[in-house]
Amino acid sequence: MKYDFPQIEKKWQAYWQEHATFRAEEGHQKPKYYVLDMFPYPSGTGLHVGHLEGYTASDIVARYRRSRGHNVLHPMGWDAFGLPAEQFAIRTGTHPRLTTEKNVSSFRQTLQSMGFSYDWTREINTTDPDYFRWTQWIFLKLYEMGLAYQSEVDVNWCVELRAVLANEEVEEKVAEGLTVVRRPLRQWVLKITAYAERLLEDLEGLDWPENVKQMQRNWIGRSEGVEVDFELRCHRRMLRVYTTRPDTLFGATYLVISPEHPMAEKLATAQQLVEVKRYIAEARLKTELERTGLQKEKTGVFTGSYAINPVNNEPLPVWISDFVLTSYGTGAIMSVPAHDSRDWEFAKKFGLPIREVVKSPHDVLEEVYEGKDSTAVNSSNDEISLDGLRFPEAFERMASWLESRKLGERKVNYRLRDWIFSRQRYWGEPIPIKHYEDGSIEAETELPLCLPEVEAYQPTETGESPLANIEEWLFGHDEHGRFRRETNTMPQWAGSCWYYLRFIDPRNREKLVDPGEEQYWMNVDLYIGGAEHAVLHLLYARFWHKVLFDLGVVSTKEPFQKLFNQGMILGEDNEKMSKSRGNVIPADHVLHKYGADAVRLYEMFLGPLEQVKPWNTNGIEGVSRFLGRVWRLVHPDIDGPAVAPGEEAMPDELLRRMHKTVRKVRLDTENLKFNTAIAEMMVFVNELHRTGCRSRQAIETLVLMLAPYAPHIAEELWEGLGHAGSIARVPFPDFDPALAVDDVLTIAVQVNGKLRGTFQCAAGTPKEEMLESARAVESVRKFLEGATIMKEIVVPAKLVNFAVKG
Ligand code: ANZ
Repeated sequence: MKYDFPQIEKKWQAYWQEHATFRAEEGHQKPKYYVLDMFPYPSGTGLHVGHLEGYTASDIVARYRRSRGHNVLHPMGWDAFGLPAEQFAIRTGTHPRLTTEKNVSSFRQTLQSMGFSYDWTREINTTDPDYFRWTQWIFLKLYEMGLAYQSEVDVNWCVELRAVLANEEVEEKVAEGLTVVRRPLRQWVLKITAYAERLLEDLEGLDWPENVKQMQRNWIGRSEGVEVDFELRCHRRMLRVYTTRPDTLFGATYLVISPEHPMAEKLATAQQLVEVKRYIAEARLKTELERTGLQKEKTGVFTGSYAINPVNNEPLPVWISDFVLTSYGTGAIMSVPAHDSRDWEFAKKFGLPIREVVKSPHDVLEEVYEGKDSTAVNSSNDEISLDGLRFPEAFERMASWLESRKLGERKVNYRLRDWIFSRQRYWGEPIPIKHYEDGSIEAETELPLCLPEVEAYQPTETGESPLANIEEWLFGHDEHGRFRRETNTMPQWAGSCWYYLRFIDPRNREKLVDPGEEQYWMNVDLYIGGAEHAVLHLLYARFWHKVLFDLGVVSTKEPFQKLFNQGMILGEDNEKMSKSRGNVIPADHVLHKYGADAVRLYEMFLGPLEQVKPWNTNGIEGVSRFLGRVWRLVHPDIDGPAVAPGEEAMPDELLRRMHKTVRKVRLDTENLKFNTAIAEMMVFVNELHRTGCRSRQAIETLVLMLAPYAPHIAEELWEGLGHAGSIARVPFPDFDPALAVDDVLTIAVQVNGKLRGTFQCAAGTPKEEMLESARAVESVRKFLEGATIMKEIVVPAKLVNFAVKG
């Protein structure tokens, strides 16, 4: 019988669906395993082979865990609110709901054709009112807790899209040729900063890639410093700056405040006022990115005013510059050009003095020494001296001195900003708030608050969402009086902040999640997704999770215990896949041609999961041939039926090979090293063919190991071997540790072709290691000492020969 993968794959996909094979079990007796994918936004372009990589990986884990006796939760859903469907609606008038439905069904179709073992009874969609009523519910909890507030915020306003962009979206949009300006707008803001410390601390206990943790730490940006007050000459008040280097106070030669600083215009002397006003107006038009870009040339204007340096009573000119951010620290800094490169550039440009107060222990030739591996110099007055102190001591002494003089106080700052949570869009969760004529606001009592139908999806001229045009929806009346509904909707991040909780109990009408179910299933044991979510999605989700923890809705402090980022799959041209490059390989295309099992195996065989790697369609042929070889172990005769192998015994060598293979495949699968697990199975299959052994135990062991990787062929062969029902929960094979040990080999060591000694090593020991052991053999050493080694020859598993001279 031929290996007819299209028919076999269809057959088993139908079987799994009919028998609900992958439904998570109801009871809580078994140990659980929750393996989650970052759910996709169902875009119109469909899935490509890159998307399937992470999903294949998580599916192997899910199937493996089932075969190890776990009750597995492996769900899938749709992050379906979002801009593309809305923009398509603006262009074509098609309701985003219709676009979304169409795309979802095409995505679902592709994922099912891959044979992924999702529990489809738990499918969720963030745009479903039964789902987003809980997103709205969480928002109202945030509001009740004082963690959601309104504020006039300077936003990144995209003129063409008539929408607010997140800081991290600006660069991309500007690159697309759109105009982005700063403009104040009333926004809902979430107080994520209240959780900064916990978001930082709790990273420690997570099994996440170190680089992702570091990116989160940088994003939160905790810094310890001191706020210092400088007395203003002629102003009878103080100017407060934030510095992380109070130890450099003797080296401060001028101060800089941001253009939005409340004192900016007040400090301008009559002579400087025109210049100052012009500078402030110009700065307004720039985005934060334009202002703080490191490459950017510094600009600034002198106010005409001076402040006094408290350590030496020197007058320091006060400047205004847009590289100082209004929203960080106090919006004012003391400049130490000898030890801060931005200050140095600024001082050079405007001819301001530079004074060294920190010496590096090494002779560095840099003009600016920014390091902290240093000793203070030129830093004493009658009361305090830092000279000779290392950074931490100098910091401490100065901080204490300033505090004792009431000239400053220690302060912890975070880079993290509160989260601007409103969008002027239609296709998002409505924010369930009512505004009354007297200016008061109330929460919507009845959830879900659904989106009304609209005629046009364009935002209004004032920048409000299209909801502002729907009078019947917009206005209402209740016991408090007449109200207007909030027209802002939530950002796309909202729905993905808590979806992993809904999968646990997706149809609960009373609660977001049943506490018993939550306690059983949480945490997510393994979360697999792209590195592009290293910061925002993961930080926002962790924030909401902590809020839900404080509310008693969840029992764990963190949502995702282990995180894994798969490396991107590039196009065949080694470039990132993109429509514009024309190098996208659609999933359906390869699926149709090679079948799901071959695509799954190939994606995992491409290289280590975390690595970025190019696609190569020809490479699939290799794994297809491998599947053919596996098939022929059970169906040796193309025209005949399955031939069940006999009960014949395995030769000793093959038996050992089998146990080693099982051990390696288990270990590698648990460590997500799928490429090496597959390679090991390939070796085993070659051995089975080479020896012609027809042992039932050997062949069944192979089929069981292969099942998580290539489930369709495994099911079919399992059936062909005479078993009834699915292979999905048949226990994964065990190995005998005594038989799985690596063989110990005896290696001969020759010098110029003469046997001089031997040593022992494990099979598969790398060449370098063998050479090293050979050189260390006592009886060999004396022949190498003083001689020049001309050549080293290694015959694997057999011998090492040194060709020497002299
Ligand atoms: C004097 C100084 C001397 C500084 C020196 C650095 C090196 P982090 O670590 O990010 O907290 N700064 C303070 N507020 C600022 C603002 N609103 N906009 C731009 N820069 C600001 O950085 C804190 C340091 O960044 C502060 O320490 C301050 O410069 C600057 F050798 O003060 B420093």
